Amino acid sequence: TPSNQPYRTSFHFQPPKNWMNDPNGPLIYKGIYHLFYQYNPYGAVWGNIEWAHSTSTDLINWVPHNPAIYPSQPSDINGCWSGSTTILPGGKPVILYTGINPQNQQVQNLAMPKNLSDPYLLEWVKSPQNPLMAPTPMNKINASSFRDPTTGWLGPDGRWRVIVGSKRRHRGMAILYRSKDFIHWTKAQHPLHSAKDTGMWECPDFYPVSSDSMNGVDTSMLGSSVKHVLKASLDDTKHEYYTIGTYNHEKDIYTPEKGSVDSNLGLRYDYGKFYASKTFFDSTKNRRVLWGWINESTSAAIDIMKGWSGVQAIPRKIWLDKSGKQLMQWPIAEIEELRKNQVDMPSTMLKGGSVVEVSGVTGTQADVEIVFEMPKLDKVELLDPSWTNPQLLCSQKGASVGGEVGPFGLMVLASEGLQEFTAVFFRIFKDQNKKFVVLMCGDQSRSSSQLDYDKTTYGSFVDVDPVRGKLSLRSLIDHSIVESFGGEGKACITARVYPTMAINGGAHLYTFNNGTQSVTISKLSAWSMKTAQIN
Ligand code: DQQ
Repeated sequence: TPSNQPYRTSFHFQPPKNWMNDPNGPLIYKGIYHLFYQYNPYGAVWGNIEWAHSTSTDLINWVPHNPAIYPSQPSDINGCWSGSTTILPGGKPVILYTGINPQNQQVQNLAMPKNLSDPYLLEWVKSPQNPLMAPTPMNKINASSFRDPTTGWLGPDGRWRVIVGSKRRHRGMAILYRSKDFIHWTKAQHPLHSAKDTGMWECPDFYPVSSDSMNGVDTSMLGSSVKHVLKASLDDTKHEYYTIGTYNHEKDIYTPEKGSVDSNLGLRYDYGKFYASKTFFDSTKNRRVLWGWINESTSAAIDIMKGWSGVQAIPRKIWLDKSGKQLMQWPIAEIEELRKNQVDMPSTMLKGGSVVEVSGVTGTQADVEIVFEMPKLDKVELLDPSWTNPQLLCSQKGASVGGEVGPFGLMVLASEGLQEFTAVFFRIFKDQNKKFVVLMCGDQSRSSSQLDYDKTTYGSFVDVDPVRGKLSLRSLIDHSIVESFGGEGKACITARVYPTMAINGGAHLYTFNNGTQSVTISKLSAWSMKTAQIN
């Protein structure tokens, strides 16, 4: 990265310049991965939206192409917004996307590859029947809240289904459509699912997960070996949440399981910055892969000055946890190809109050994996029953607030004298029933000594049992991004930070323990990361 652009990433996907938001229609076709994304070709702020297009053979290195779809017909003349791809029988991919028509209504359109023998799918032809779904006075669809069609799934009755995000007053919903040919669509009487007080559901995603394996399954898979996941991106709070549930394909109704919270307080893919995400089934590696957009924390004025805005998170493999109660996520294995100069730390006891540098890694672009062990759990802070909001708890008990077991973890993108650092750490509590509760935090409050931007602290509880001894943390550090995975992928926190000293050669990596109790680092490996070939 050029020294006048210290925040550009080295292995996270981004275009050379301008605005990027949602990942669109990821897929694999003839061995080539495709990523489309919401893009403004004319500037670093949102607007003039088209589907930009890049391809890859490994999901890490990317080649840019001409935009796949851009405003060109009445049904999308004011913008080509988010959507998905579906692979039709015979292996034929199609795009369903939201177009903005001359009346600024949101309608759904279809585009097909011009040449199926081109693995790069460079040219797309829009259906002459567009729009295929539109708000009418009859169907009572809100014309400004009708967008982001999902990947289709094929029912045993031979009909395709897709959902489209919407709301009715303040009830968020997934409107269901069915079609025999993917061209003529009929709106179902009932939404697939809805939830009160959640507002507009952007970018819904609906897919099955295997209940007994880490493998992904095709989006049309049904049966007793799968559960279903429904994700919504809530426009009101710019947070995503998901539930795990069952899909009754005869009634076309999805029901979240008991305990799977159906609101903004529910489970999240990521407790930091991560939005408008989308999964696809990677049939060559039998996995489901998740893409998500990470926006900036700076103001539009700063984005315009640096000439770009937005990055994509590292694609994550996603599967159902053994408990069946939540999803697990892990950076796709291919990212490990970028690792170089491995540094291993011998088993180390981190006494209360200690800071230990991990030297020999490039602080601005690194991958770190740590396993902590907590030898003593007899002196643990009590969790007040009113402390139910992990994010609030993390913001009250930041990295510098000493505890008993924790805070311990990493300080990344840290300047030499620790004037600047981003902390990712754990803190262990005991509740009224003497059950241990593990808190994971992302504390950005000290991430930059000069720039003023959103430094909100993030937090999540991690459903792991510390009595079992081990607590793992992995962080991917990439100039202005810190993507962290706690408890082997049970909780993820992504942060956007803009240090002014911890840039270029000035960025360091430390482990720390700010509790009274010692913890042991039983394993620590860190790598500098090579720069990927991105666009
Ligand atoms: N971004 C798109 C919309 C979507 C929103 C427009 C989510 O289709 O609802 O760029 O970030």
